[in-house]
Amino acid sequence: RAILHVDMDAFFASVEQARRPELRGLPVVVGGPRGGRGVVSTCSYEARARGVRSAMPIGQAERLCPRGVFLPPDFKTYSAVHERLIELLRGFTDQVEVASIDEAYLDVTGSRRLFGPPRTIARRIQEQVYAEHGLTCSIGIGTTKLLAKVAAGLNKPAGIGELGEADVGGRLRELPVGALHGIGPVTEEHLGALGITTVGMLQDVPFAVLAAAFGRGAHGLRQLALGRSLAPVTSRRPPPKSVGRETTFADDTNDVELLRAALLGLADRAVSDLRRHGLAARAVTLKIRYNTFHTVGRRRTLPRPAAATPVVYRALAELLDDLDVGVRWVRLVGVNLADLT
Ligand code: TTP
Ligand code: MG
Repeated sequence: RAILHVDMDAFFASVEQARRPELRGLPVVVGGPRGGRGVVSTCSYEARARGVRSAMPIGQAERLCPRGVFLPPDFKTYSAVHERLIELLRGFTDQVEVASIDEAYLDVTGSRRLFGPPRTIARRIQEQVYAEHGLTCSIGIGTTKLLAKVAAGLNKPAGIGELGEADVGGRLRELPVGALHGIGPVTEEHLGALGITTVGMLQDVPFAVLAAAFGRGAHGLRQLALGRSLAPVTSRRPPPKSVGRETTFADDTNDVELLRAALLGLADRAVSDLRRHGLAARAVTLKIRYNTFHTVGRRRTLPRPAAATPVVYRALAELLDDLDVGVRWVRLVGVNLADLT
């Protein structure tokens, strides 16, 4: 398997710098508010050079970095960028697992014939992310998610790195146990008390010692140290909140029969999307764009959720009858189904 782990660099701070280029190169701290009791969400690498870190009280960050640019978080913007980044990644494989607001795993095993070896894919992702968003990311390549994630962490910021099976007995051994995703600060301290600080030590310690200290968790820890998380990349996408279809006519029309026929086709395709997701809709919206580009939407709530074309079409046809479509010329019709269950 070829798995990529993509992690954005200083994500929130980089989004701020990308939309306000005058902030590039400056220590930017997102969090706050300044003088308040909040904490740092993240900060640019320039601020990290002065010791500022995520989750640090804002007052401490101000003392370390008095000239920092302190900004309140704008989650709406970050999550919009996140959505677009995930779409970009889905251009390389449909196996995309969203791991957090700024991280994803990609199984590119099946993408190599189309896009080339994993390193080439990683480079193309970095180029495209930078071209479209002005942001950098770090990408790890591995045969498991675990190795890919460690490799990304070792190559921050803006790098590409690879860890394979051969590195499990090599480079991986030198790393602190905390570098393994799944070993948090508590486990790290617990291991430290046993004198186990590196991945190599965790590989070598007699199993009985681990079992005595961690019971049934011992096996999982050993597997982590051996890079053997076999968890697949799971690309379960959240179910859609609405489905829609629309069409623009080659020539504007005021022919009501033609509009009805178009709506029937759109309803049928939207409803088959619904059924593919195992969903039914209660809200049916008709969209009409006139040749003047004036656009109207008319919505109807069905008495009960439906996933049948005739039911949806009937609602659309009634909504259509209430508009002056026989008189005015129409450029586009659309169907949207929402309130899904
Ligand atoms: P991270 O990927 O952990 O951090 P980062 O992207 O800012 O920096 P790095 O280059 O080291 O990857 O987290 C992603 C975003 O999640 C981060 O930009 C802000 C948010 N976040 C918090 O709000 N609080 C936190 O404690 C952490 C760790 C992250
Ligand atoms: Mg990040």
